[in-house]
Amino acid sequence: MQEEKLIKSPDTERKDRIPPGQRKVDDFPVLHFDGEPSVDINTWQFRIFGLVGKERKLSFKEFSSLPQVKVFSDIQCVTGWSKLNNYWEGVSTGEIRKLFTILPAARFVIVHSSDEFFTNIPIAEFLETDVLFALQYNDKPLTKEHGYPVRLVVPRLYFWKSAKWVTGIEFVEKDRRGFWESRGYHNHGDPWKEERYSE
Ligand SMILES: Nc1nc2c(c(=O)[nH]1)N[C@H]1C(S)=C(S)[C@@H](COP(=O)(O)O)O[C@H]1N2
Ligand SMILES: [Mo]
Repeated sequence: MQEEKLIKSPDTERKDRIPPGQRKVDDFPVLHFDGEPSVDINTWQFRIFGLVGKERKLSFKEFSSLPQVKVFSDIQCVTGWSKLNNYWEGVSTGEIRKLFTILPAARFVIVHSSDEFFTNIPIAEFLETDVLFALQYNDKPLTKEHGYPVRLVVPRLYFWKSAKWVTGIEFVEKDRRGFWESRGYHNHGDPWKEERYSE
């Protein structure tokens, strides 16, 4: 394994790390809208499509061979729990971005999952230095309930944007509200502005 760089999500440097309306928990709750999809690692693919120069598909072997980083972050769930001090290891979005070109018209990323869940993120926020596709949590492979084999982690937004069981990323020009964003959640989801529900 190569030496990894530790990236501290900027919100972990705040003096008060609990945003308004949140409370600290010590366990790690599991939340998803439906069952946990079983993913076959041998057929799993990470698809890069939409407004990109050339579509790409990566096998798990290709994906997990990319250079990795370690991110230290806090989790803010819109249902009110905050879990501080999390370590994630995986492939940063900046690393993935080296594999293709994003066409100039693209403005949003839609992150897709095996369970039909999807979520929308502005490209600039998706490419922040603390955003990654995690393969490990606190030095152990991701468990199925937390998104095995690959989950997105977007530390600066509410945790519903951190899609589990990721299967691909789609670049689009026009925004498209995701699973929760079209069911009453806020389109953006900044916990420090309490962007919880639909604007
Ligand atoms: N694929 C997928 N990703 C998902 C969800 C889901 O239902 N499906 N739920 C989201 C929500 S609402 C939350 S709060 C977090 C919960 O992640 P956890 O179960 O690891 O705590 O995952 C997010 N990612
Ligand atoms: Mo959530």
